[in-house]
Amino acid sequence: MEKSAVYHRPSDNFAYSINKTTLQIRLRTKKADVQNVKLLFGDPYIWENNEWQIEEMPMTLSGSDDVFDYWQVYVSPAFKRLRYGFKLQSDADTLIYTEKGFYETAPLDTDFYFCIPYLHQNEVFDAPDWVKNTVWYQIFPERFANGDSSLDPKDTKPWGSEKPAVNNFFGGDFAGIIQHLDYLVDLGINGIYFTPVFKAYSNHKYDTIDYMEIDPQFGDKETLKRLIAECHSRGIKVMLDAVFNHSGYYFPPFQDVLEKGEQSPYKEWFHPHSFPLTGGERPNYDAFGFVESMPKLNTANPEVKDYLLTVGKYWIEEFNIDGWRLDVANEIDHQFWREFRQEVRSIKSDLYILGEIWHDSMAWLRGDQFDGVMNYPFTTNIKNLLAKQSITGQEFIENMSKVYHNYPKNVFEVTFNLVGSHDTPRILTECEDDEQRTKLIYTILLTFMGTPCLYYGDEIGMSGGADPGCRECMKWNEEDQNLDMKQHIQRLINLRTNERLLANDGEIEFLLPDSPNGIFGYRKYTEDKSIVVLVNSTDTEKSYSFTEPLSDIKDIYSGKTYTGSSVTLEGYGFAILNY
Ligand code: ARE
Repeated sequence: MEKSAVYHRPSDNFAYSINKTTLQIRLRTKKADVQNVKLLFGDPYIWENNEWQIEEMPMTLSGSDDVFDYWQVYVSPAFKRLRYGFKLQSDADTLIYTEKGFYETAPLDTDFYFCIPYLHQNEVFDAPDWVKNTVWYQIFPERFANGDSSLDPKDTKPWGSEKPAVNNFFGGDFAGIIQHLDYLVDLGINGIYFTPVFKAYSNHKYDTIDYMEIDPQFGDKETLKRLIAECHSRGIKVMLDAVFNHSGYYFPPFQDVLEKGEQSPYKEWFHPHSFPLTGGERPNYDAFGFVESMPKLNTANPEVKDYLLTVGKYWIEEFNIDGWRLDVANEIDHQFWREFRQEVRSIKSDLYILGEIWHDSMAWLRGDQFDGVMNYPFTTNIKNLLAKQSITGQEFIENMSKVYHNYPKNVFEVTFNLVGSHDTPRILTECEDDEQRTKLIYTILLTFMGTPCLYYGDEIGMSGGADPGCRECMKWNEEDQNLDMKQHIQRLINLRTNERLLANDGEIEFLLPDSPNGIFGYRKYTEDKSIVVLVNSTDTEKSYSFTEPLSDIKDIYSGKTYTGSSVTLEGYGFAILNY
């Protein structure tokens, strides 16, 4: 057995409470090395005749990446305490693995074992339940619809009359969004994520001037209230964007520091290196990147903290929003987010807190800060397979297993899965305008675990390169819309909404043929039901063989029925089997 590959620690994705009574325990071993793993466990205080009472439970091989296997098990300790270790069996040997190392026989003293001292009820990760069944739609308000031309900023261009640029405006607003809410209901989504709506300078509004005001080009507070009420009456949740890492250049406290330098009472609100402040290529103050118009806020300063926490609470209390998406979340200190969670959750206990982090985010997902993160590692893996075509189906499954095992199950269920956003080229463009591959990407997005999000316009086949190219005006004329793409997405959303196994109700198992040929899948299952999603990632016909014969197994997408023991899919074909 390759001992050096065996890994566990009693926290995070390796040991996590998935609810108030149950822990998910995972172990990592070298790929294809260990045949069988059992959890050895017991309550540290239960002894009989001077012997610690230890039980055994088999663990499941829950996935493999390129170099490791992952094993998992759920355990519900009767008295909320657990000591545990692992019994690993390989061809060569059987070993016991504990916190203190490897042994040939199970040590008798609890002292050796991994320890979960107590499953504290108030520390259990408690993302809102509704998120698991949400399909999000992301709106970039300047570009969705112009419903009230009286609000148009100076030099507003006619809708869609030119390509999006860093500084042009087309007059998108709340009234336009309200007019098209039924379009979104028809699409089937039930959550909207709005990029920033507060008063700001640019067309993207990430350079806030006033966190307590709506940008006048979008409407006013009354229009936002109406928009939220109209969403809620249609069963749609509303998430706004909180840009707390930095303010905009024209934020009055920053203007004060620019003007008064060291004498400004606001100088501690930012991170100046010297005075007077100067911008340019390398500002003499911390900023988002080196963007002079986005000075970094000092979120450790109690005044700034109070101010931003007030902002965070205000839009929930007065406007009843359902979620906050936190911009550049990983560049703000953890302590700020801990307080943020306590404050906003005290007002709305099922508010969804979503961090924008592109990397491994476990440190924010321990239950004390965020509920989810924008799952860009998921995005990259799908894009590499079907857009860039730089990996094989086998590598896709290996990477996805790695991404999946990076978080505990209940965390993964509410990660925000996306295949494009206002920060990335549109997915159709990434696929070199290949509709079939783009459709297949949506099949995966909308049948995978997590909470999927569509970027406005992608559903009707809009294209566009990197920011600002991906921010074109929504195309409302049906002649300009790819209705075939829309129907595909609509159908998938409908299936996901009606068949909760396609969302987050069960477990997931990854499927790869013994001799990988580009076809792969995943099985989503509960004790009494399972659904298999099969995907052919190549352009030629491929078959997948099941170990047991299929009898009258229906593809719930196409209605086709399969018998025999293998399923043949055309190039870039897929099947969603009620297995
Ligand atoms: C503007 C121009 C761009 C130009 C840029 C550079 O539009 O064409 O390249 O300036 O100066 C907002 C606007 C952008 C604007 C930007 C700066 O939406 O249009 O760009 O402000 O003025 C990293 C961060 C992540 C961040 C992305 C963009 O970690 O937080 O970069 N995303 C948020 C928002 C953005 C927003 C801002 C932050 C600023 O979602 O829309 O930009 O408020 C790797 C890295 C990631 C990196 C990612 C993307 O994977 O690991 O850390 O994300 O690439 O670059």
